[in-house]
Amino acid sequence: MMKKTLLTLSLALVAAGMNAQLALKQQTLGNPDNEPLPVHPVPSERQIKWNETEFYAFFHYGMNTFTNAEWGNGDEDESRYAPTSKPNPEQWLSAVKAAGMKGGIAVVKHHDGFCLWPTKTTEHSIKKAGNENGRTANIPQLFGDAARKLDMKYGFYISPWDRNSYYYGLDEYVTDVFLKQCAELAEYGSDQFEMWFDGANGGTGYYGGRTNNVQVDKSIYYDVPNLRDSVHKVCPNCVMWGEGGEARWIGNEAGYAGETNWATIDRGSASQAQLNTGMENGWIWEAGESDAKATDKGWFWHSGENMKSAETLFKMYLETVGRNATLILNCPPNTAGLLPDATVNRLKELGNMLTKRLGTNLAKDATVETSDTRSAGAARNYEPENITDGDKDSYWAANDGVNSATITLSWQQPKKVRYVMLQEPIRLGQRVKAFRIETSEDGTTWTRRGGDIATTTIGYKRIIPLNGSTSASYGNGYSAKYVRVTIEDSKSCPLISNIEIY
Ligand code: FUL
Repeated sequence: MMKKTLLTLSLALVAAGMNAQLALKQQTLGNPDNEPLPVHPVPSERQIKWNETEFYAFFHYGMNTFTNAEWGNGDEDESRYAPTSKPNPEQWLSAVKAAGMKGGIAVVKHHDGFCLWPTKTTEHSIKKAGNENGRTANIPQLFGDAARKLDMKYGFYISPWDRNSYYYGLDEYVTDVFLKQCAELAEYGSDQFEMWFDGANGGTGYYGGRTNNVQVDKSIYYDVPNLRDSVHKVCPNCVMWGEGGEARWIGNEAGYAGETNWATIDRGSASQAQLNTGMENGWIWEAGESDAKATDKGWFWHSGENMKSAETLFKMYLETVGRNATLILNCPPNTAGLLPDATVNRLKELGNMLTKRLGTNLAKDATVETSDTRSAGAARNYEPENITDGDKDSYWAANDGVNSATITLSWQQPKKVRYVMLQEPIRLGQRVKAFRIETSEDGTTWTRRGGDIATTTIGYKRIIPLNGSTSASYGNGYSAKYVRVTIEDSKSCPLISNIEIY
């Protein structure tokens, strides 16, 4: 009997304890702002900042610029690196800024292993360059300084594959060469936004004279977790691209992402086609970056090369930035360490084209109405106006359980409309699965726009050319007093942070 009372008493105490715990939990997990639950996986703050960089340059410059190669063997004599004037990264970055780019990545070690800074890890560097211009131009230093001066983002490409190093393929290469080189580069600025780790790997080469075929298992060899932690300690906002696992290759070097493009994917098992579109139910957040050439020859500068036309580059922009990917556009400096005049001029032309076509946001003055609006919380509301207020942290949301909704923008007077840009607040995950865009002159008769373009995903940014073509010329646009976006399906209640209309 006694035993039974004790048991009942202790059970009651356990229950009371649990209630207290429950009450405590509810308090901590309360949602006073009525914020929608995230749809996982979600990006890190670092990945969000990286995504906001959108359009930036690639500068392939180094030993290959002087040997007319794309993949050097690693046995090139250092003296062959001899710029005819002092390399000028400030000129490179100013030129791409005029094209609307927000930053750049400089290649400071390609597969041939020649380092464009006086590294302690090898003698194969600018320390032994063929002239004073080469020896005194510490590229990461100059590049970081120029970027800060011009208020641009910056980062470095450092090839994990190194055909000069005798140690490549052995543990010593990773611990004493590669990781140390990355650590040296991190010291050139804690404000770096991306380090680029290319996947090219192995094959015959020089390897300090070994010249054999060295293959490594990329998934473990470069000690990526250690690399990531070490760099992030110094550069907290630096995304490790490619082998680093925080942003993914888009699956081609031609400058296009899938019309459907999820930032989520299964790492390691994705095919090239899946890299292009992401995977709707992917396990990790690894948004796509599209690397493409602005010139018609290689990644490195080659005599006689030409810039692609502004129209071609504009199309690339629409098919990458406009499809939830970032665009890293390669503009190679020449043997004088400068971007040629033709490059500078074409970049200006592209910048003007982007401003003319996507620079005047008509949605700013529109009235916005939605078919559903989430109830406001204590310190946050989800009103339709959040879509056009220019604040990237405010957003419109539907109520829980509502996975489709309409957003209608209207003006008193008809406007000529050509492009619609949409953004989801990706901090809460990528959600929209299908939408459509219609225009109307009277609010009664609606015409679907966007041609055959798949209006499926949105993500960080989506731009829909209303005439259905990313390549057709600008056109006359459509006269409209109303633009209606219908979210047809979403993984959970849809959220939109921004809509712009041009
Ligand atoms: C490739 C490299 O092998 C090319 O040389 C170039 O650097 C390009 C951006 O990535 O995989």
